[in-house]
Amino acid sequence: PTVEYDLEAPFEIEYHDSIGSTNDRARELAAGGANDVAVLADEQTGGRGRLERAWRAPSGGVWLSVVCRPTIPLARASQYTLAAAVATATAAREAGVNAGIKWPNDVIVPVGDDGSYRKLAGILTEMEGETDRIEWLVVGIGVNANIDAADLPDEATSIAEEVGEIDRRRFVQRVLEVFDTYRNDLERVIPAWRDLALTLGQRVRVERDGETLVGVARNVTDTGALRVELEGGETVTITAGDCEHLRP
Ligand code: BT5
Repeated sequence: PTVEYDLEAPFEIEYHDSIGSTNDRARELAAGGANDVAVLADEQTGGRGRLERAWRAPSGGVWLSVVCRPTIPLARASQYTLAAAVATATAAREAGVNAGIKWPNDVIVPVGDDGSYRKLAGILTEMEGETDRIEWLVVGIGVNANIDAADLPDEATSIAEEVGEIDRRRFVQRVLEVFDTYRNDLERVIPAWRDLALTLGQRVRVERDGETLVGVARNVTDTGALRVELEGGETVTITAGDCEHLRP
């Protein structure tokens, strides 16, 4: 079920009214050799988050998974994930939503100015290949678009909730166009991410080697790792995991 989109970006879109998970379908396509294909669904019945968490994906959302085959080492794959967060936050801001990025790649809307927020979108990247060269990447982008807050988890929000319903076709077009721009110019990803980041300067709680650390997020390295200044004054580098914004 290929649908025609008026895309400047070179993606073909396979659309489903309902599917288990667009990432699962995209992985199938990737394993079969696909490149620059995006799977889009109105509803997912088995949406997945990171670390085996469930992702609520009712009808009205933008559930999108992009298959790419970049010739990059595994270590640079996180830049694709950050590029997807930049693209999603940019498209949401263009739609009038006061969106920003929480490290590493949640798109959130601040509530007040004490560091509280609601989650608007999440990214799940999956890949296959060798350390020195990726075979394929599936970048899954889940955006609560035209969904009632009542149909979402408590700490979530939607575009409809923030600014009213949007034209999802135009939104998807912008996400893919901006994503395409940055994946072709990876040097610009981190600077763009920094401009949209709401985590820098925040008091945060992060996990490292099973240990919980609290400090102030100071910077993001060139590979996307978070630099946190701990309460004792030491600065640590966090390469993966979750990050909670705390009240100051
Ligand atoms: C993510 O995981 O944020 C990645 C979500 C990726 C979803 C997309 S949709 C298209 C593609 N196909 C898929 O099957 N997945 C991708 P994580 O950081 O682990 O956050 C998951 C947590 O967010 C859950 O444990 C809930 O607390 C919360 N959550 C679940 N559904 C949500 C929603 N719709 N909006 C906001 N938060 C949600």
